[in-house]
Amino acid sequence: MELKNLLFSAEAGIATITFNRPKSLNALNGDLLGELSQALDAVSADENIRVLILTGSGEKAFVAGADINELAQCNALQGKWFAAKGQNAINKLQSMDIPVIAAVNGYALGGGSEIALACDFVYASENALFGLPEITLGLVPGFGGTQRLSRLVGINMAKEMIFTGKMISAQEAKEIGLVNKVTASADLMAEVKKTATAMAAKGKVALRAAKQVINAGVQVDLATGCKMEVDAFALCMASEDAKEGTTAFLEKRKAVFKGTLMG
Ligand code: CO8
Repeated sequence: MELKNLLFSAEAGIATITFNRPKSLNALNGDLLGELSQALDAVSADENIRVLILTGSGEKAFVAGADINELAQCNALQGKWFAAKGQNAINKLQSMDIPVIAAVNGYALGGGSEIALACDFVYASENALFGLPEITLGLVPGFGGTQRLSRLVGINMAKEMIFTGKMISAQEAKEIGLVNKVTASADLMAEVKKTATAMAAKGKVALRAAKQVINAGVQVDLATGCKMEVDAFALCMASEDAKEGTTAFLEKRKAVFKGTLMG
């Protein structure tokens, strides 16, 4: 995997993808979106990776949006291609089986906020700023922001952010449910890794089932969602992890999960 616009590392079951165009505040160009898609495929193919973290290079930005230099050159068809490429990568991100945390370490604007919205949850440094400023460019969000933001924080809050294009602080983002935790800048990655490590130690089958059923369940009525939960529960019961988890509790020891289904 040759990466020019991203950094990739993996250690102790935790992979980190770092957006790495600091001179452009990690803006998303077409090449970066292609590499993101490739890197996500590589993470999905690696059974040893149990949690993924996304963050940005440098101290100023997570991602300051789509690359406006590229956007400015696009006609309608090229714009459609660019949006489709971005949505392909971002949909892939949202459908990852493993938990994904966005570690937002500065500006998360436009496509940057939209990437964070497709992660399972967001931790942010206190200097982080979130916004969907596309309206200021005569555009609307094109990487799912109109849909995911309103589902997460409510329609009225999403409309205010999208209609004004204003930026909100990490603390305001936490108050509206966009961010789970705000940390000092120097502590962000340590806090994210602490949570990632806690999740990586859990059973992979149960984590995957929980993620799938939560994501699918919010799209349907409560009764259907609860039926899906019963199936997810049954799937977990068929796993070695459930046997190990319950046995370890009874034997008063720490469970060691393998993530395999019983043969
Ligand atoms: N694209 C390209 N370059 C960028 C971007 C960007 N989005 N953001 C910053 N840069 C570049 C600047 O041009 C500058 O480059 P240079 O040093 O060569 O002049 C460098 O990064 C540093 O930026 P600034 O000097 O502007 O730094 P400031 O601290 O003064 O300001 C801001 C930081 C507030 C983040 C400012 O740079 C800014 O407003 N950036 C643009 C933010 C924005 O509008 N983002 C939304 C883009 S649109 C989008 O994301 C749509 C997604 C869906 C697309 C659908 C497909 C069609």
